[in-house]
Amino acid sequence: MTEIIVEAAPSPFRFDPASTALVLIDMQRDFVEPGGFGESLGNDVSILQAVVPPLQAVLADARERGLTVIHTREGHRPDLSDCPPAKLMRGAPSMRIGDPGPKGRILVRGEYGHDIIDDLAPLPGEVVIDKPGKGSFYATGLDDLLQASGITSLIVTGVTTEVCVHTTVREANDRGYECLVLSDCVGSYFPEFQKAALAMISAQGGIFGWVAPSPDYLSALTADEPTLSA
Ligand code: C5J
Repeated sequence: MTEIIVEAAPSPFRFDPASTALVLIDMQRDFVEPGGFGESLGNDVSILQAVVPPLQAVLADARERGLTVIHTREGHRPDLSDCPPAKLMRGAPSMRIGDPGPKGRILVRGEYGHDIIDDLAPLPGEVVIDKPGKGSFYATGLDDLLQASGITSLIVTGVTTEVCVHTTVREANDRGYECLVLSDCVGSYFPEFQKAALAMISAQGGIFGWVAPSPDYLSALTADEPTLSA
């Protein structure tokens, strides 16, 4: 067993890479690019672009180390049979789920807008979890997959911090997984929600997780590497 220790809030986060997965939540065109679900709700999606470069670095490192990598996508079957009416009819968006948009039908599986952005595209062999809800555990096989792989810790990234990231971390925490959320690799359309959502995770002694910036996570991994002597 290799123990990595990351300086995190509210306390050091300890994990073994062999039993840890990097989770990238919903880095889909529908949330991150114009013309998708996020923009249809009135959001300025450009703010989420800041997440991409640090997340690319974390993903590259995970691939190099052979960490388990899991991508998720929020979306619905083409007949919308897995989309609750309340979700479909909520609010007054410019386009509803299932409507045709510039990147295909909004938040529908198989459409261009539903897929993950090119910069973070899954490699063959990486798991992609399709989920109808905000949480990555609800109505998916994620829990079974993690258990079968002996995964006990999650490094959590993606969008949006206060919605799908939060829901997933809460679900994971209730199932006994230890979650480290990388603060610069998660993004919200609302700066005030980003701040509050991260604070809520690590408050009260880490009520449902730990939070650290990705450079601290990456340097903890690097510090564990053996140094070559001359
Ligand atoms: C939202 C998500 N915000 N991926 N989904 O509806 O956070």
